[in-house]
Amino acid sequence: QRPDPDAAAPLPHDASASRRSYDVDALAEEIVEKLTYSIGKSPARARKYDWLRAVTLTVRDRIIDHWLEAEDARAASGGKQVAYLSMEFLIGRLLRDAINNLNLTTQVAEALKRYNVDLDMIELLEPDAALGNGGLGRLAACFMESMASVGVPGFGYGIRYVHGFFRQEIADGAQVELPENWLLHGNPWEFERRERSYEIGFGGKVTSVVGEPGKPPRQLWRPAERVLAVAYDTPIVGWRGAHVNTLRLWSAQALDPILLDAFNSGDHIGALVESNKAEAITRVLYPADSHQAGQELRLRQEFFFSSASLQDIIRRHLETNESLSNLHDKVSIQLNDTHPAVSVAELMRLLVDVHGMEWDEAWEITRQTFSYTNHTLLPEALEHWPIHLFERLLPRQMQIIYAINAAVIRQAMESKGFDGGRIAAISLIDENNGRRVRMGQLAFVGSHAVNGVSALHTDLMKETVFHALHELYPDRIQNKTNGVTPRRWLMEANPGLTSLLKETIGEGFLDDISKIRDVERFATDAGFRDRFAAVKRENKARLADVISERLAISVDPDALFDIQVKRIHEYKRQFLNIIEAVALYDQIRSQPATNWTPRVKVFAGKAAPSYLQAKEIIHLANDVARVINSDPAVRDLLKVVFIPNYNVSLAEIIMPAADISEQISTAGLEASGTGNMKFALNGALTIGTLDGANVEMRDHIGEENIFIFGLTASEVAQRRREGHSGRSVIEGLPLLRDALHAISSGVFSPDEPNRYNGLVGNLYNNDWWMIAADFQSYWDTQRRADALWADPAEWNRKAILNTARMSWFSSDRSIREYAADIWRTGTDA
Ligand code: 6GP
Repeated sequence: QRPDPDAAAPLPHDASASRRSYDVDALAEEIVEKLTYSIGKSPARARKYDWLRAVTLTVRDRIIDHWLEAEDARAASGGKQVAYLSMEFLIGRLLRDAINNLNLTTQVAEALKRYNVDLDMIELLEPDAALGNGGLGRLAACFMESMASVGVPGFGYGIRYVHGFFRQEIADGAQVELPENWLLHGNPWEFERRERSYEIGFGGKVTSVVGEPGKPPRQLWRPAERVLAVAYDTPIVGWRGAHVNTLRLWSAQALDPILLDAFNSGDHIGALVESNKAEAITRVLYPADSHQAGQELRLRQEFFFSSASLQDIIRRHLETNESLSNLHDKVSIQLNDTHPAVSVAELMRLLVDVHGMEWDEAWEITRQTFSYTNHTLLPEALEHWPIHLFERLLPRQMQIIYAINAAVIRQAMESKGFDGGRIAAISLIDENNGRRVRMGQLAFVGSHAVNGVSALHTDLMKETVFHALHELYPDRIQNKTNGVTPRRWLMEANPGLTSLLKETIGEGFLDDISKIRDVERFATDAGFRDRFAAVKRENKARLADVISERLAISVDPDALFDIQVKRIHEYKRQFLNIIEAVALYDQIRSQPATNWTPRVKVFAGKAAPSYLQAKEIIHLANDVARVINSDPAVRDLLKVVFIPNYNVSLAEIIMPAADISEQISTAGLEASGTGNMKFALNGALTIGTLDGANVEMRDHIGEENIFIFGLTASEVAQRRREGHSGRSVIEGLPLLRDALHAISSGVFSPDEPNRYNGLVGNLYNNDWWMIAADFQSYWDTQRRADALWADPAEWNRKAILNTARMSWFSSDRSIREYAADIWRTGTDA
């Protein structure tokens, strides 16, 4: 570890002395001061981005006041902290969140108005910090905000990718990926902490050093390559500024920025090779969602941020503690999926090899310190690394994994009489597929608690991937159902509904979301229902404007908005939704006299660049949209739109504008879902399968207020065992058969009539995702929704009940459960 020559003697920080004012005059003055002295522009010459920066810096100062206080309080209390290790944090924009949580919205808007600057316009200039792919990354961001809101002292640890999640464009109907550049205008939220930097090793050799008599030899890892991890800190402010936590993201740099010898001898490129190689580690986010990326660079990323975070945790611990023997009393480390699972081996190495702890004690502390969240059961997403790669890159960690494995297997044989198949199932090494290290098993055995993210998912974890490990450690798996932060997903995304709720039930729900239930009694109040519907109508008009600006398609805000936005994945079954659109299109044309419900089907989402089927689904959505939208025969009864480049900011516009939320994954496959929660909180009715958290949503909202359809998880498993194929189902359903025929015969792709042969053929031959199997039930349920739409009072009553009954799905509740059951830290709210 590097000594810190600049460390000052701690002085008590008197925050009240320096606290920045919240009044409009002070804010207005300070914004101009920032513009002048931090940015070097006069108000007359300032451009939009200069105003954004000046406002951000002004707001940031107010957060810093709280941040420093929180740091001092934390240091003084010596209490336990949480370190949330996540490869992804899908934060989105921060300015509105910060202003809202500090209750500064009116004042800042007022202050800017004095210079004729519009806060809403300025906020839109902020780039989305897209350091994540989807569910797992967005959950980490909601959790950071909730930890700060309920008062769990914690750090988020991750990677400062230079390029976040790619920008998606649609060209001729197909997805095109373009680099994302969120740091283009600098990042006023982050603080570089050069003094917080650590060396991270790769490769090299391990040597045995003879230790003291009677003690085993010590192992010394001499990496062949070393890079520097430098910390960048972003303050995360909680509701009402009560707490501020830190998101610490690591950036990779070469130890020697340039090899001067090489440069001087004329090798100008060679002089930079090392620095390029180091910086490559944190250059770009892998766009793989629920799918193992598999390349060496990915393993480097995983180890890089794990090791940096652990070294940082240890250094901070030793600043106020004499030894590491109480580490688990002072810090709880949550592994967000298996991406940081190598931490288990790395912490053992740091404790045993670097800090001289005995193996058994180190193992006990390691297990007490770590806990692990699983986010998917999809076999293709379970991480495993070829032994030869692991050994070459991380030779000492490989030895440690072998030692852990031997101990676990011995224990399984002795205590539970495991043999053969069950040993193979728990082993950290997969012997069948060319010998691989299994990261799920490593995370599991290295943790004292392992959790799933919905009740169903947790049950399935016990029955499937972790069946044998669950038998060995029956108390380890527990459930922690996901949640979403109501600050971003209700207050900020839906100001209209928020004001209406405030007027109707008072402001209590802002501090305690469970109070939102008070609005339930207004569900039968016709006046309130109309106002609720008017807010929804406004939100839909706003989305219609976005659709018109971006796609030049006009949609009617009075139509039923039926929305599916999320990553594109076969199991999420956007294909089922598109087939229903095609079938509906057929029906509208063949029965023009029927009283069809006008519908707008909205899709958005990105496909992993190498996931061909997912890209075909995007192409199909766009092809179908083009044909339907330009057919005068449907008379605006049906529109299909695919909005490109789905991201957090677009989600904030979409979620409040939905009438129907599509949550239609093949049962048993979606671990939880969180978009489902955002939609329902904003008063959309869900059409969904009994999958993930939909099951618990049904229980809370009431089954009469949600549209459930399709096979259950156990029925899906049963069908698969029986060797279900789609052919006989399709042949028995003319509606489905005709829709598929239209798709596969080129009605929507006349330039390439066979484009969708493969996609459709899969349904006939296999139907792995149960699309054919669930079609009829889905179709019927959509028609039930049509019927309900014809009765606006009843529709709105149910929509209000959705909003009223969703508070349990707040991430504040999830975080309190983690704090109580897994981390054993306090909360103060
Ligand atoms: C996702 C799950 O697919 C989603 O169901 C869940 O709501 C979310 O995690 C948060 O728990 N999984 C991922 O995003 C992922 O990459 C490895 O899993």
